[in-house]
Order: sequence, then structure tokens, then C-alpha cells
Amino acid sequence: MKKIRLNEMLGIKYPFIQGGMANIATGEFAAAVSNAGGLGLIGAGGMRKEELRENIKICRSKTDKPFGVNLMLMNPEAADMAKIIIEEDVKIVTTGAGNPAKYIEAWKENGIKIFPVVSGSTFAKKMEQYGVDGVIAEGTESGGHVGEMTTMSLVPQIVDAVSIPVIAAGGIADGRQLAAAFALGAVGVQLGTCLLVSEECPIHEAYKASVIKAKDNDTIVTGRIAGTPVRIIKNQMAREYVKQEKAGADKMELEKFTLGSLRRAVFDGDIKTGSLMAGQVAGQLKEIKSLEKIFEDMYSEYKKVVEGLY
Ligand code: TUI
Repeated sequence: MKKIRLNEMLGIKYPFIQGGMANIATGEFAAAVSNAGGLGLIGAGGMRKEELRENIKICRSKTDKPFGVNLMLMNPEAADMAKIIIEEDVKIVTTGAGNPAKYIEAWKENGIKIFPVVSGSTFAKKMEQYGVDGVIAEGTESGGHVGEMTTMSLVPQIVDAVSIPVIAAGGIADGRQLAAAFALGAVGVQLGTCLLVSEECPIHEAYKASVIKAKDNDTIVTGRIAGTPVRIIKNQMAREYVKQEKAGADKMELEKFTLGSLRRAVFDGDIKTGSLMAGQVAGQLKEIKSLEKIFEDMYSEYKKVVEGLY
């Protein structure tokens, strides 16, 4: 039986959803992603609750296409934000960095489609039992907060573990990787790193330039030992963090490096001491393009790849 693709499920052009992109994905950016044919998401990660409300309003004023909110569950205001999502009539939610169980019932009662990020099959099954609409299987290739499993190993195991739709994430930035995600059983993909280098992405130009300059081995995971694994582009901060981490520095000491570091990268373009969150696909990204062109190129390459498979 042919599976229903993510774009049909959500009423959008392409089977692409945007990653959470905390501190980056404003209402304006999410609207631009939706207008280009993907599913734009307001990244609530770095926001205060009233900022989220404001950004939902901005997004709605700039697009008539479906959009959603990514609720980063480590946000201290996550519980209030879960209510704001309902109050502001948002219809699609993705969640990351934790367990959204306590919000699911209220969201479902309000007809909200829910897609939690999962990094293993036990949690994916638990989410299925709670009645979510699909799961996002995010491999460790992703930028930002990551799990252990690679996309190649994770996606088929999640597909086998649950009977709800699975969206693949981590390591997807072109048509070959999109074809691979479908081959693994996904109904669509989540994109983050390749959107950092879009014309519309509101990060500092120096951050974009670092992604373009990065080669395949230029990202590293900091915080694996401390229990907060975050993939970033190697820079002075990353090297110093890992050095201290290996020397046995405690969690509080290590936090000094990361405090406010994502914001320094995004807003100030501080490429030395900022956290340049990016996935392993950074090495493939060579130019800045419009969101529309990124999506078009990826989808047309995917079509060609499938025709040429042997
Ligand atoms: O959340 C992400 N990626 C992120 S969040 C973020 S904001 C941030 N800023 C500074 C430091 C740390 C984070 C940047 N990137 N991806 C989704 C994701 N979710 N990855 C892993 C998980 C996850 C982890 C644990 C999902 C569920 C979970 O626990 C559930 C359980 O109960 O087992």
C-alpha cells in the first residue's frame, strides 16, 4: 500500500517541514518557509511566552498557508506556551528536547496535529500510544541538540516500531538524501541546516558564511559527557568546551561557555565564541539561495535520482 506523503497530509506543496531552529525561526521566517511550499514553524526555543504569541500573529499576517510552532520542551515557559498554541489557534506542533506527554490531550482536543521529535523506538512507541499524528526521527547528524543514533539506522527502526507516519531528520540537504529518506520508509523530511543558508534566514551573515565555509568534518558534538549534546561548527568555543569537558570540568563550569552563545552567533555574528549550531550536511552547502530555489532544487534532484536508481 502506498503511504500518504507528508505534503498531502498537511496540505502543502513539498513533503518538507522546517526544523525548530531556536532563536532563528521567527514568525516572519516561518511564513517564508510556508510561502515557499514547506511547513514553516515558529521556533519557540529561545523565546519568552509573549514573544511566541507575537510571532504567531506575525506569521499569520504574512502567510495564508499552513504553519506551526516548534515547542522546545526545555524552555522554562513551555507549559504556558503549550496553552498559547491553543489560544492562538495554531494547528500543527512539533516538539523537541523532551517529553510532551502532559500537553498532548489538550492539543488533541483542540484538533492540533502533533509531531514529537524522537531519537529512539521506545519513546516513539510511547508517543504513538498517546495518539500523536506522526513522529520525527532525528538522527545525530542534525545540528543543535542531538541523540546518539544516525538517521540511516534510526529511521527504519522507528518505521518498523510504529504504524504512524515517520518524518526523517538529520543529514538531509539534497535530492539524494531525500530519496534515501523515502527509501527508509519516511513520508517526508525535516530540514534545518540547509535553510540556514537561505536568503530569507535572519541569522547574521558571518554565521551563514561559516556554514558555507564548513567542510564535512567541521562539526562537533559538545556536552555529550554533561548530558546536553549539541552539534555545532568547530570554533574557539567548541574546542575550549571539549578540552575542558575531557579534563573533567563540571556542568556548571561548562555552562559558562554556552550561556547565551547561540544568541551571540545568531544576532552578533560572533563566530569565535558563539554556538554555530549546524548539522553534518554543512559541508555540502556551497551557496546562498532563496527558500523557493532550495526546495525546488531538492525536489527536482530527488525525481532525477529516483529515475536513475538501479
Ligand atoms: O531539540 C532539538 N534540537 C535543538 S533544541 C535547541 S535549543 C538549545 N539551545 C541550547 C542548548 C540546548 C538546546 C537546539 N537544537 N532536536 C530535537 C530533539 N529532541 N533531539 C533530541 C530530542 C529528544 C531528547 C530527549 C527528544 C525526547 C527526549 O526525551 C524523551 C524521553 O522522555 O525519553
